[in-house]
Amino acid sequence: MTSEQREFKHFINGLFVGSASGRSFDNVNPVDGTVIGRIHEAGRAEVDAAVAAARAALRGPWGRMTVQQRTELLYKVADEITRRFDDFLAAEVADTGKPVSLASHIDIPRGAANFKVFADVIKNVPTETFEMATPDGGEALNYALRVPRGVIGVICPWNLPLLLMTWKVGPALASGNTVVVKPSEETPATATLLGEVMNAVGVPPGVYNVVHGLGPDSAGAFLTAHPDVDGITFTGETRTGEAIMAAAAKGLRPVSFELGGKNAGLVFADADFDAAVDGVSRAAFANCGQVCLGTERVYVERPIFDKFVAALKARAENLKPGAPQEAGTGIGPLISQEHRRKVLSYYDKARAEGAKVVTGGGVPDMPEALQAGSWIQPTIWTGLPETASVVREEIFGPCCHIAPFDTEDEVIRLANDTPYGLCTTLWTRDLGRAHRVARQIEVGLCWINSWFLRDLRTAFGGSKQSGIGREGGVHSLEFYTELRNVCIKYL
Ligand code: NAD
Ligand code: 6OD
Repeated sequence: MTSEQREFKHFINGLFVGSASGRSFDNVNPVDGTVIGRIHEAGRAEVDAAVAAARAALRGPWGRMTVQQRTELLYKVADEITRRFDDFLAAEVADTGKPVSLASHIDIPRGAANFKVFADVIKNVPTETFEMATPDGGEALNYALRVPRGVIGVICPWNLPLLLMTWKVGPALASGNTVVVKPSEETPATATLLGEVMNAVGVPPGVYNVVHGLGPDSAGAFLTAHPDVDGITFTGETRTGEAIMAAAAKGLRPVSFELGGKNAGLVFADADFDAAVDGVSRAAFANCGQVCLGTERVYVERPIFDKFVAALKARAENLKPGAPQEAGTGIGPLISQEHRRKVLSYYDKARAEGAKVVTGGGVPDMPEALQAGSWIQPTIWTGLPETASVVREEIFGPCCHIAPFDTEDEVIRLANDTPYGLCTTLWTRDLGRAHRVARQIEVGLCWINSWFLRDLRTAFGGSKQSGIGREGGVHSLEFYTELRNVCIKYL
C-alpha cells in the first residue's frame, strides 16, 4: 500500500474528500506502535454532505434500479473485493495487527460473501398477497411491496472491520437503501478501500459513503443525530448503544444493535474432550480475544475440571505472539495501547480479587522491533466468586475465568446470571441435554460442540443487553426494509 493511500479521506458522493476543518488524527499500527497514516476527522459539514449525497442517490438512478440490476452490481462488488484480495488483506492487517492467516480465512472472504448472500436473499424473498371480499360484494387485492427504509447510518467497531461493516452494508444496499458508514477510528482502511471498489464496478455516487472520525462530539455522534438519517445500525459496546439510542429517539429513528457480551462456555464431563478444549481455546483467544462471540466465562463439570484447566493452559501457552505475516504466529496484539490498558486493568483486578493466575496475566517479551506494540498474554484464572469483576464485566481480551460446576441446573443458572445474552457454547455428547440446555439459555445464539459456525441466512443478534433486533438472511430485511401494503379494488 502506498503512503498516499494511507491518508484516509472521507468517501462522499463517489469522491475522496478531506475535512474542511483540516482536522485529522493518527492511524497507528498495533504491532509496533508506529504511525502508519493520517485519518481525516469529519465535522458536521462532511456528515451533512454524506447524508445529502445518500439522500440524492435514493432519488437518482439507484432508486430506479430493478432488483436484478442492483443485485448484479452487488455481485460485482463481491468479485472486485476478491480480485483485490491482497489489498484488502494488507489494509485490514495494517489496521488491526491480526495474523494474516486469520484475516485471509475469515475477514476478507466474509467481506466479499456478505454482498452475494444478501443479493441472493433479496432476489428470493417473497411478500404476501391476499384477495378480500369488499362490503359492496366485490373483491380487492392486497399485496405488500418491500421498500427500502432510506438513508442508513452504519456505525462500526474495530475488531472485524470489513466483515462487520459489510454484514450491514450488504443487506442495506441489496434492499435499495443508501448508506453513510462511520468506521471505527482505529480501523479506517477497508471501509475506504471499499469506496474504490464501488466506483470501479459502477455503483452510483452517493449510494455508499464513508465519514471518518471518533464517536462523541465527532462523526459518530453527528451521524446518529442527523435528522435525515432514517435508521441506524450499530455494532459496538452496550454503553455506546445507549448513547446512540438516545440520539435516535429524536425523530423516532429505528435502530438495529449488536452489542457487548459476557459469554459462557459450558463443558460437560461427557464432552469430546479434545474438541471442547480446541473450541474453548478458539473462543477465548482468537483475534486476541477481541470477538464479541468470545468466551470469557468457562464452566467445566467437576470430574474433568483439573484436566480441562491444564489442557487449556497448554493451548494458551502454545499461542506464539508475532508479526501478522510470520508463519507460526498464533496471536496478534490488542487493537491499541488504550485497549491494552483496559485489559491489563482487569488482569490487575483479577489478582486483587484473589484469582489464581493459571497462566499469563501480563505482557509477553517481544523482540525489540515489536516492543511498542500492544501485546498481551493470553490469561486464564480460576478461584474467583461469580461476583468478581472479571467474571461479570466484558473485558474483550484473550482471557477467561474457569469455574467448576456439579449439576445441569446449576450451570444453566450460572450462565444466565448476567445482564448480557449474546451467545453460549455447550460441549456435550448427550443430545437430550444439548436440546434441554439450549432451550433454557438466555442468548441469541447457542452453539453445541462448535463455535463461530453459522449459515449467513440464519438470525444473528443478542438477547438482554447484547442487542436489539436480529440480522442475517431475511431477518435483516426487518430493519433494512419496510412493507408497504397496497390495496387495489377490482373494478
Ligand atoms: P465502541 O462502542 O467503543 O465503538 C464502536 C463504534 O461506535 C466506533 O465507530 C465509535 O467511534 C462509535 N461511537 C462511539 N461513541 C459513539 C457515540 N456516542 N455516538 C456515535 N458513535 C459512537 O466499540 P468498539 O470498542 O469499537 O468495539 C468493541 C465492542 O463492540 C465490544 O463491546 C464488543 O462486544 C462489541 N461488539 C459486538 C458485536 C456483536 O455482534 N454483538 C460484534 C463486534 C463487537
Ligand atoms: O459472523 C457474523 O456475522 C458476525 N456478526 C460476527 C460477529 C462477531 C463479533 O465480534
